[in-house]
Amino acid sequence: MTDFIPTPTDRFTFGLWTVGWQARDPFGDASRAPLDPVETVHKLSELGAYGVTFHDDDLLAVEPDRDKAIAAFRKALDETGMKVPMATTNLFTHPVFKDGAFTSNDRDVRRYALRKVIRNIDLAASLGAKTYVCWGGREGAESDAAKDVKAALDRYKEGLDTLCSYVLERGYDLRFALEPKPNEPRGDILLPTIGHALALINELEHPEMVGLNPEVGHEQMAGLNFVHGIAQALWHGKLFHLDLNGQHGPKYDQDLIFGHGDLKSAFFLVDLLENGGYDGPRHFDYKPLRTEDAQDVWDSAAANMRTYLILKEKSRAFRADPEVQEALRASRVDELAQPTLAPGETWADLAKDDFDPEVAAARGFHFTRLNQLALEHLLGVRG
Ligand code: GLT
Ligand code: MN
Ligand code: MN
Repeated sequence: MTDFIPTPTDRFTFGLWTVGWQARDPFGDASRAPLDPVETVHKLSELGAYGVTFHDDDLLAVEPDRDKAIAAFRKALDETGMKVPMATTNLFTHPVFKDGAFTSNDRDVRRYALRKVIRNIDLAASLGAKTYVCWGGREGAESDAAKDVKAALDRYKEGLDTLCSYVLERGYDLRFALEPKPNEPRGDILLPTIGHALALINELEHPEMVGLNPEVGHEQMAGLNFVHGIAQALWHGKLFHLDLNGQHGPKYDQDLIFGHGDLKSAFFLVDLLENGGYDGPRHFDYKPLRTEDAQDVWDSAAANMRTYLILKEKSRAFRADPEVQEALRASRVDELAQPTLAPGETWADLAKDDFDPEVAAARGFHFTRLNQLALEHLLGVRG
């Protein structure tokens, strides 16, 4: 496979809000016209995508009547065979959510937010979605005086517990996925990283129904290693879904095309996803550049999928390279899978070791060679 042409078996999905972004930013007006979700479904299908995802409000981009918009969307899905594996709620655009949704200081807003989610859960379930994302972009504060964080976490838990009980009562086959982000649009957002979100999940009434939807750029905005975060989410059995895109380190949320930020991290991410037991959709949450026109929207969508497939091939070649296999052994990467205590041993057996720390300290791990081999595969001079 070297043509890098995506097909639905690759399970690539896109949010309607990605290609549909009109490129409004805090300093400038829209640079592109609104996109009809019907056109998006057809175009992405032609490009080889598996499905689309949406916020409740995304469906209303060109047709304000909800019933008509849903009917047209369903028809496009039927005509193309495109799937909807995930849906989510817009709890951030309308100014009613300016102090948050599940954690707004205003109790009436919190109740309205839950109603808005519940209404879209019904639609999501009817379209076959298995994952419901909660991105709490407005859950946060600019001033530590403005938010009682412990109370906010009580309300976050209450909101998620309420939604889980709704899904259970309705008998939907749906799980929730929390999407962490450190900041933007709020000065500080609650559940800023994968680790914070994992910890909250443990406090919920139905922790088994709630996992994560981590986004590449969001962890990188916090200066964190996304590959490590994904590995830990997998380790906890909590990688329900993910948002692929690109970011250049800690600055505003760039939502670049996948691979157009930290390419080496993207390579190791694909390597992990392909070999690490994730079998969900490969979902892109990117923004076509504001400098570009309507045609680039589709060119950039295709670029995400092509880059993923190229990196998948690079990962395969890296793993198959005998020199890489030898270097992995020389670096003793496999030795880490060996339990530290032998079967039946306890702490008391540790004292029996005949070990010279000076000798061990003098040994190199040869990680430089491994890293260089990965780089050379990525640069296309090997494999
Ligand atoms: C918004 C945000 C994304 C989230 C979406 C889900 S909406 O565009 O920037 O990271 O994934 O609500
Ligand atoms: Mn996202
Ligand atoms: Mn983002």
